[in-house]
Amino acid sequence: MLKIGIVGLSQVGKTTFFRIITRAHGTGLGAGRPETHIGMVSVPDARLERLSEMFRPQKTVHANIEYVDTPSSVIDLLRAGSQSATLREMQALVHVVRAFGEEPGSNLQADIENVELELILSDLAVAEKRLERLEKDIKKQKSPALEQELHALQMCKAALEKQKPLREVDFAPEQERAVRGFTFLSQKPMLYILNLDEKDAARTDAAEEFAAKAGLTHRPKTMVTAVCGKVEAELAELSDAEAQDFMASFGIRESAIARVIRSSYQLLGLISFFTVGEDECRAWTLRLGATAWEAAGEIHSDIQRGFIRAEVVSYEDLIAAGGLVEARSRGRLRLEGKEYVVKDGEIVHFRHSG
Ligand SMILES: Nc1nc2c(ncn2[C@@H]2O[C@H](COP(=O)(O)OP(=O)(O)OP(=O)(O)O)[C@@H](O)[C@H]2O)c(=O)[nH]1
Ligand SMILES: [Mg+2]
Repeated sequence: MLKIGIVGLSQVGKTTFFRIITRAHGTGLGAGRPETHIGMVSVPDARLERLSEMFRPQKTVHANIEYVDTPSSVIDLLRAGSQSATLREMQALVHVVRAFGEEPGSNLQADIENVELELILSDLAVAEKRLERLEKDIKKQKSPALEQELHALQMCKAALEKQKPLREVDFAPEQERAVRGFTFLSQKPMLYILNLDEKDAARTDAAEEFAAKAGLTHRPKTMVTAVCGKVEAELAELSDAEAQDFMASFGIRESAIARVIRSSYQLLGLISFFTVGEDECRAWTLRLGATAWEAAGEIHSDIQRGFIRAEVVSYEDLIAAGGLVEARSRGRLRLEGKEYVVKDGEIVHFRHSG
């Protein structure tokens, strides 16, 4: 399961944002309450909707992401040592930044730098502690694995001391492996969400302007988007027809929810493949570059074990053909082996034994 942590300074709209994307209502999730909230979000995908129209299955299953809303300021949390274990489990972080209220956005850059620095300091403490241990161990007994780890951690320490987050460091694959287990916070992909004031709700260029202002353009593993939490929160409570009128009154064309969720997904370098049939149409999550054999393992270990071939068709070819039978007769269905790299949007059927 994909997990994404929502962090930020206090009273910036983290819980508001959490409620919007998880569509969680009710008093248990009151804004301003100091609890951690956990919610599941299904990844909107127009392709899956279309496939469902084609196959009319009993069930349509979207890919899921779990979001975790942390209370108060991430700076206080990390200093108190609470929640850092929770945050380390996350595959990515969402940093909600306040751009509403008096002088909206005047503190963006400072707020971003302050939070980033705290992540960096927290990682530095972990790296230094381990380095100390490691240097002692290596004196007693040299081993290539320890040397590898030592070298990778020294690289981390050097970057962190220059206030460079680890997501911006290019690790070689063996260094990446040595570092992975530390689940460093500043290494996690980061989605910045600018929480806009109501009067800026319709501004579609806000994210770009914000990114440029805060020096976030072209940073590795970093994405920036803008929403107006207040307006979106009210939208989430309305019926579709009411929502249309409400959006029109603010000059907004579409709700930001789908956009934000898809950004999280892209940020992580993830793709979807689909399985289709009369019983179920389903989207599955896969790392970019994963093979057909790995895809089979996402579904079931039995299918992976008995893997014979994957029958693959692209989404476009299937839609153009109008159905699986037609796609097959047009020669659009390919048989691929274990090593085949699955592409985003492909419909895959596994032939397996057992
Ligand atoms: N004007 C305006 N107010 C907002 C917006 N988003 C959130 N707020 C308000 O800001 C206050 C804090 O919102 P929360 O979502 O509780 O913020 P938080 O970051 O979860 O707060 P803590 O968990 O206490 O740190 C609430 O009163 C919200 O109604 C926004 O886009 N515009
Ligand atoms: Mg909150």
